[in-house]
Amino acid sequence: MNRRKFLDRSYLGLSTMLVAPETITSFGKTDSSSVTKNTETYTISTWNVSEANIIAGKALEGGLSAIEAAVNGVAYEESNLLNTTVGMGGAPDRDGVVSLDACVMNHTGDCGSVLAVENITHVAALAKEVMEKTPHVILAGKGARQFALEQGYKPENLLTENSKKAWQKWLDNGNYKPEINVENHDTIGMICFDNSGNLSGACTTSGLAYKMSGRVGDSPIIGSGLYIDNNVGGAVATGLGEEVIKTVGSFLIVELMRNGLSPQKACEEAVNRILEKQKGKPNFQVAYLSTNKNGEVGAYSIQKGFSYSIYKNGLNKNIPSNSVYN
Ligand code: SD4
Repeated sequence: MNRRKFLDRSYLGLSTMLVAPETITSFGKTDSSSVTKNTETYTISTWNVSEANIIAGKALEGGLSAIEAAVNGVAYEESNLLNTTVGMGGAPDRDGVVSLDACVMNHTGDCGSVLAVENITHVAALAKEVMEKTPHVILAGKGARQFALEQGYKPENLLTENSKKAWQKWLDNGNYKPEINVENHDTIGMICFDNSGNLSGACTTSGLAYKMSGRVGDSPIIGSGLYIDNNVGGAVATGLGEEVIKTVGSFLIVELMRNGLSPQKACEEAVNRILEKQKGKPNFQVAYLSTNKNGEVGAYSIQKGFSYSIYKNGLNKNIPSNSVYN
């Protein structure tokens, strides 16, 4: 598919996305009959996560809010044992323990986040509970796990036989050099646009394979792995979290869009911010995905191999992203 055409406003059917200005009747009341309600819901996600994206997309079509749809969508990948970067089946740390990170952000700017949680599969839903049921934004480690159990989450063994075998094989080498390349990551960052015209997002991961115990990346950090401003747009990140955190990547993208950049240009600028500090071609991957309130979508990565999923009008597509290096 022609990428330019895909990113074109008309492809996304945006003419119907604009809410017509309300007209004021002579009695001083609002005539809501002339308001065209936006029904063009859509979902975007990092990587080729068609099932998760479709679940969220269909939920939006069914009238679910963006935040509910995002949490429901990413839950699929959290249960997907074949995804070794998210939820159950995720790669463990170097001690063989799986610990998960996630965050959510909604259209009002509220957010919730859980860091380094053990034994709980659906950490994005847990992050939403932190947002809704506590006066806090972040719960970490033991406290997050304890909160999950109090909320009725079932403790589970997240280390599958396959992940255990791969970790044991890694131990043979014992070399602590966690690397992100195009083959070993699939963190899901998802942004949903609902039929009330609201954006929300979720990001969930098991982090770097064989990380140090306690290491937390960008994914649960609001502004780094995910940021939403309902007046502007939203962004999500995947790849080497340390580099995303140093440049507060998702927040940066939203601010660049606020200042007039398209989602595509904003993602490119955020990738460039990382590269400015590198000497030559880096050996890590960082990729961004963003959307604005007009429904335009942009994506960009350092290395080739990144793609994103979009569900709209009953159709799910996986789109390869452009990258700095090919
Ligand atoms: C992290 N950003 O923990 C995550 C890793 C990732 O797909 O994106 N993996 O740094």
